[in-house]
Amino acid sequence: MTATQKADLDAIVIGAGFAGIYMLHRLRNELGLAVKVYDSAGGVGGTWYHNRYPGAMSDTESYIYRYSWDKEMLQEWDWDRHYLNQPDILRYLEAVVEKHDLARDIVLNARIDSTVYDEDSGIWTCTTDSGEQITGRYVVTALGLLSAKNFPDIPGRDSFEGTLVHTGAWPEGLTVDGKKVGLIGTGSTGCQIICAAPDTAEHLTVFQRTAQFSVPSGNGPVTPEYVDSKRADYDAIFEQVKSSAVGFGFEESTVPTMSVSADERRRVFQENWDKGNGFRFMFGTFADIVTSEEANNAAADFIRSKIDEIVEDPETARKLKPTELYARRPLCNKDYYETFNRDNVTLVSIKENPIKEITPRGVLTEDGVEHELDLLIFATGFDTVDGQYTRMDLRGRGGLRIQDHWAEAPTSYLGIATTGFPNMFMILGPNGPFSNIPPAIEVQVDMVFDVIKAAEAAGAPVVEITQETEDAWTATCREIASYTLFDRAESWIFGANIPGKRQALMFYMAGLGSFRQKLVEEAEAGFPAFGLKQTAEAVTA
Ligand code: NA7
Repeated sequence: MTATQKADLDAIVIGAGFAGIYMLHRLRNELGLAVKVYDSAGGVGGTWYHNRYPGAMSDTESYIYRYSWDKEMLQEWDWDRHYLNQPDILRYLEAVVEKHDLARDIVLNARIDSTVYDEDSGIWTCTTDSGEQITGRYVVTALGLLSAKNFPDIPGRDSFEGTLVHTGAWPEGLTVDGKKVGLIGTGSTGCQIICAAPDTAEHLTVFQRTAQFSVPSGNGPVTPEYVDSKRADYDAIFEQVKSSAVGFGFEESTVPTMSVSADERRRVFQENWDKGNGFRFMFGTFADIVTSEEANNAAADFIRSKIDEIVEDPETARKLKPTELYARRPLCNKDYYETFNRDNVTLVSIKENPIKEITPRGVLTEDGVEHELDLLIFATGFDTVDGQYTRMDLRGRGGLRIQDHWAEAPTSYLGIATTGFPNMFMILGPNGPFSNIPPAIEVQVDMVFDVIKAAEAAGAPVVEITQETEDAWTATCREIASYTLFDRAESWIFGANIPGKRQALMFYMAGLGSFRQKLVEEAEAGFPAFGLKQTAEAVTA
């Protein structure tokens, strides 16, 4: 492509989930740009299109698991339980697409395999898996945090003669009904399946590697009065969500755990256990659960005491009790530990009794038992945050490969931009906020929109951040993370769930509100980090 050639589109958006849908709406419907969204799936929805496993649901309360910007839909779109199931969320996203006439610019069943920048023309070329090429002046990667699947190659995996499935690619129509089901993985996905599958499966065998802390979700029906009260208060609700640390709709506690008596601690933990929600339990009880080991142990001991109370078989209770810090993504479920009291649920601790191999008939554990199965579910998670990028052929200035740029660690400025990749914007890129996802998406999409709008007003210069800007943001994120306990528990938050993957910081951990404040400061200064202030001054000089 030469400097005189024009791009097919103003912007190419990759991914049609929460982020891509909103980005298309803003860039096309508000700014009038020519935009197309590409997605490998056969429908919109991203995570909520692919994750159709039994029990798939959000663990954010229903009234805020939606866009804040469509105020009509906030008033019109109904909900009847505290949490939304996957089909509800997918239906909602499809309705947004329809209402805003977005489908005509969304290309489905088209996976973008390569995205390459041409320095001479300043244009990006994306190539789909069918070989179609499309060019754009801007690229927005709305790839999702959790979409590249982790599918461990356990010996014998391919010999299994029943159905073997990863939760992130659950086939339409597959059920557990009447089946002998095996489940590998007890992250938030696995725990949801554990709570849902025994209702209709003949038997569920759970292969647990690491025991999990799960608190009650508090799920159940909501009354029309409750729905009305939320609807009447939406402006304040979303302002609070976006100003808070984790963006879950409750006030984070400011009280240090050890500043109160043991009785008071137990009362507070019990109160929040009764209310439900994992993020509320971790961040709404006390201020220092994820920063002080002593506080963390107090919360962990409380949950362990609940496991002893709930689980009838002492040996099962022992296996279910986590021995690590309470410093993974917090989980909540309805009746998680209770489920292990059911006759048709078996727990196998594969830390104590490892999987020897997968056989044609099921799973053989070291103790010589062959667990016969019809359906084997891998709830083994995702190559998170940067995995979606490094699995793509993504090349910036001078052919710089993203794999090389991020060889040591995935880095960015504000989770949005990375140096060497001009006019490319990420939604939920590395070192973005660790918070509830939809509001984080909204603040990042709004930021990208503002940068592109400013760039267009300044004559569409090349928008790029410097290495110094990126390094400073990385240093800020590292310093904040060093005050937390999250890097002391192995999980996807630090990329520690993928064998062989270098462990690295993936998030800005000072909260959504503080993150949003950084965006406001950058915008008010005229986007100097993106080189736009200087450009605007040159244009007006
Ligand atoms: P997670 O949270 O990464 O959980 C994956 C689970 O799979 C976890 O229990 C792992 O055990 C287990 N796992 C991974 N590899 C293996 C192998 N090789 N053998 C046995 N067990 C294994 O993924 P989820 O899908 O549950 O959740 C991801 C996010 O999606 C979630 O936080 C939500 O925000 C949405 P481990 O704990 O590592 O020992």
